[in-house]
Amino acid sequence: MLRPPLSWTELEALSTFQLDRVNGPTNAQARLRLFGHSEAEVQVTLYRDNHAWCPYCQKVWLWLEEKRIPYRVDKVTMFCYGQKESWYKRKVPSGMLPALELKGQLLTESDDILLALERVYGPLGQGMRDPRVLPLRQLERLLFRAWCQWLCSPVRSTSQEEQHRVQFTQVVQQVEIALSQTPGPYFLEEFGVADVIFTPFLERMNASLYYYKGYALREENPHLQAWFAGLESRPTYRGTQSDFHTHVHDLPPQMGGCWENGEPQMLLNKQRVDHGPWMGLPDVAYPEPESARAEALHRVLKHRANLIRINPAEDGLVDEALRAALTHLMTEQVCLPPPGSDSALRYLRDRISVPRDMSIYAAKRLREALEATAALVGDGQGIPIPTQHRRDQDPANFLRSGQ
Ligand SMILES: N[C@@H](CCC(=O)N[C@@H](CS)C(=O)NCC(=O)O)C(=O)O
Repeated sequence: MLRPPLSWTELEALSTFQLDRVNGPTNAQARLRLFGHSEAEVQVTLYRDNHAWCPYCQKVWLWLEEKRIPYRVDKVTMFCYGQKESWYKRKVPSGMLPALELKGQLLTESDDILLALERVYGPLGQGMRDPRVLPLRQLERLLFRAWCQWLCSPVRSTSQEEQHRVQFTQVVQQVEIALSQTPGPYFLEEFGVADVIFTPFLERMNASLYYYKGYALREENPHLQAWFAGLESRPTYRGTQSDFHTHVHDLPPQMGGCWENGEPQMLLNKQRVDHGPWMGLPDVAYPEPESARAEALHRVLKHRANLIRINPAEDGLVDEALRAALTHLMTEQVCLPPPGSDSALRYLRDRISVPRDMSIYAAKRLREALEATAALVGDGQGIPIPTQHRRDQDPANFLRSGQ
């Protein structure tokens, strides 16, 4: 059945999503996390990037969430997507993230931050310098280097590409052996700092190798499959978890380029990540929460003025098209957007960032609704996502005016 778009007031009436950002589950929007403590007890400030793209920030963030340490969050712009704040450069002249203030002392370097946090709050599982953790930390760096070698070296010949693939999968085998040493899904008997250290880059490896190389890390390695499932059983990880679409487009400017190998599987994977369907991709395996659509609606309603203003298409056109997509999202009925709004809807589809804007299933539902609505009026794509920088995502656009 074809139906007209709901008004903003009607959409607001459908918005039921609620989240306690301060004391509730891990989320990317919080500026303060208390875990039931009083604000006077906060002794930690985490400086992390606005978009939750920085892997080293995710490591410290996840540790704090797992240990339920009350902390403040101050968000800072990364060079690749905007102007670094001068107040931050005065604090950390290199501008590097993460940084952390602990009882008035400023710390940088994610490993040093974790060591300092351990001294005050005790370790998460085994300590960073535990004889069982040290070799795992070395293995993580070995895997990181093999990944960079494969992903970030220009593809000059099929034999060199094959050599990089083999080098990477050999280190993955070492990770599989390490994971097989304990009966549970984690690196040691209990979830701990070793898992936290592996998390940011294994998540990024899973995304980038699927898209740029046609390699499904999570699906091809049973122990890693179980490890990812173990992570996803934790609300802390779910709150920091990103999706394939976000990572494959945030990594190129951070890594200085990611190289496609052009193989048939890679081309299929790329098409799927960019154009859907997004449900069923191996970036998440826990079941979809019932709140996914309501969360997506809630987040768009909150930022709609800026979303409409920033979209390259004319405001009135975007307003009506967005309401059509949200109407489809919430009612699952077909709702025709105005003619010529296809590329405006796809511009937004391509710029939803997980977990910055919303959690993984909410983003998939929203991308799906934007795509289905756009497809009713054409196949125009949005302005391509840049690969050298991501200034299309400058957070300053969202701080100015609007809601
Ligand atoms: N060894 C450092 C690496 C930190 C790092 O490379 N941070 C990057 C982001 S992932 C950064 O802040 N770059 C500056 C920027 O992008 O603005 C650590 O472990 O903390």
